[in-house]
Formats: sequence, structure tokens, C-alpha cells
Amino acid sequence: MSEGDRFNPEEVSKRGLLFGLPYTIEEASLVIIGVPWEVTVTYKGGTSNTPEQVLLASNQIDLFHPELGTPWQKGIAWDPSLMFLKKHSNNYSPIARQYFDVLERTGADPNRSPELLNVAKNLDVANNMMLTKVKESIQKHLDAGKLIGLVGGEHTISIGAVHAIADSKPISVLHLDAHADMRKSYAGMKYTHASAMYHISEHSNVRSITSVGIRSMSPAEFEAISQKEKVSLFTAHKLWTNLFAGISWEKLVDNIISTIEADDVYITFDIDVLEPSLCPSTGTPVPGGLSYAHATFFIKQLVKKGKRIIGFDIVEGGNKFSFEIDLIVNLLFDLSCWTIHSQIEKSS
Ligand SMILES: [Mn+2]
Repeated sequence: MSEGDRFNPEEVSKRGLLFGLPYTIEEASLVIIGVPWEVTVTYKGGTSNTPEQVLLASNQIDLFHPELGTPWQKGIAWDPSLMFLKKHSNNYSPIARQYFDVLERTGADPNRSPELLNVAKNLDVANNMMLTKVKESIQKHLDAGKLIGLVGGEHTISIGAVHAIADSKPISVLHLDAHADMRKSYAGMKYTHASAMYHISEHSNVRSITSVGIRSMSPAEFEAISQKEKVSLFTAHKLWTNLFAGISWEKLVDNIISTIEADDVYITFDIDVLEPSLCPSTGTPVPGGLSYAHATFFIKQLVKKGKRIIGFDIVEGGNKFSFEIDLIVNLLFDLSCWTIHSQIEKSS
């Protein structure tokens, strides 16, 4: 059946379908998985609401991509099978909140308190369960030959996604973020949003990590990055300094892309890489970020340079029915179109 028989892209599209598109998961070349998880969020909450809100707002998208046309005709579908995680996240989130509150109020080191360490261990069990579910889901879609995208949820979810893909082939990771997320562990926990990139970098099939837009890290995180040869760091400060000196964004981007080793690239897009005015309800905003145009031009150049996007996630989105959700919807559409297009570019 052709699209024309099932829906009309010129008309009001149906709410509850991703971008209003009628494809089933079986028909789609790209599957978008919602992962509503926030258990290790330490500051402003709400990111577990993002997947549902993005899905509901996504039918507002107009279906002609100005640069790519209609790559969505290869099929994009929403996979709701991990939306049940919200219930578990809601159960664990108050425990985590209370735990972080104790740490912040008392300044206690959880590694020196058996009682606190026990809470951290229980939260780790929950995070591990989530990561196993993410890995299983992605494995299933990869076996069926699908491309995948994730809508989070906190950054921790990316560990499961990258590990699932890297288990089968060498990949590079493009990491757009305000934060380094390079802690080996955080607050007594192994898997947290602040340690996502550390655990991703530990996978032997992750050949390189290119971190862009970073402007918040601890001394130990900087040390860890310096010691890991596979990680290339491009701080926001360095980018702005070069831009202010008159070097073009295109030149800078091409230089950054040259540090990406593998042809197959996974993009982890933490929304807080953008200027906070664009994402005011993200969990840990930091001023001095990129514009939407800087970020999407980067994705375009990546594909132009012959890289193939094999998967992506958008994480740390906010919790309001607001412009931020619309921004994520647009970013999801852009990333989806470029991901599909990058396969065509490669095979032609
Ligand atoms: Mn971040």
C-alpha cells in the first residue's frame, strides 16, 4: 500500500503517531524508542516526561525537509515497548531524590557510609535493569536490520544503546553536550548521567569519542579525558574563541569531524549542548551553548563527509509542554532524516 492510500501529508496528521506517519515498526527503516528514565538526575527533574510529550507534539511537523525532501518515506515508527520504564523510574526517583538531598545537606561521602552505599547499590540495580531493557530492545531492532533512535530520559540510557551497537561492530561516538559525563562513578553509583561517557568509552569497539560543546567538568573528568587517547575534546570555549577570531563554523566542524575514526557513527545529543534559552527546563543547564543552526549544520557536514549515522539519542530534555518540546521534535525529525539519508549517501 502506498502512503497516499493511508494518509495525506498535506492534511492534519494524526496525534499519537510519530510525526503523524502511518508506518508500523516492521515497515520502518528507522525505529524511535522512548526511554522515560530519571533516577540519577541530581538537579531539576522531569526528563522522564519528555518521550511522551515529544510523541504527542510530533504530528505538528511539516513533512518536507528543506534540504533532504522526504527521506521519511523509508519509514519511521515509534516503539512504545520501553514506556513502561516510567513506572519504575517513578518508584525509584523519590528514593534517589532523598539520597541526593542527604548528600547535599550533610556533605557525606557515600563510600564511607554502609547505609548510604546500600541506597546507591539499590539505585544501581534499577539502572542496570533499565540498561538491560534498552540493550535487549536495540539488539532486537538491529537483528531486524533497523536503524535506531532514542528519546530520553537521562543520559544514562546512552550506555545501553552504544554498548548494544558496539557489541556487533566498531563504531565512533559523536557526543554533543555541555557536560563531560566522564566520571567513573558518581555519588556511590556506577551508572549515572554523570558517568555515561566514561562507560561508553570503556567499550573496546568504541574506536573514538568526539565530545563537542563541553563547558562543565570536574578536575578528575578532565584528567580522564586527557588520559584516554580515543577521546577528543572540543570545549565550547575553544569553539567560541575560534569563531570570534573569524574562523568559519564550517572549517571548525570539518576539523572536528576529522577526529571521528569509524565510518559508522552513533550520535548522543544531550539537549543541554544548546544555549539554555533553547532548553530552559533541561536538568542541568549551562550558559554558553550552541545555537540550533550550529548543531544541525554539524550533523549535515558529518553526513556530507561520508559518515553513516547508525543510531542516535536525544537526552536530558525538559518536562514542560513548551517550546523546548517543539525544539526536540524538530531535532528528532532532522536527526531522523539525516540518519536515513546517510545510508543512501553511503550506498550510492
Ligand atoms: Mn549534559
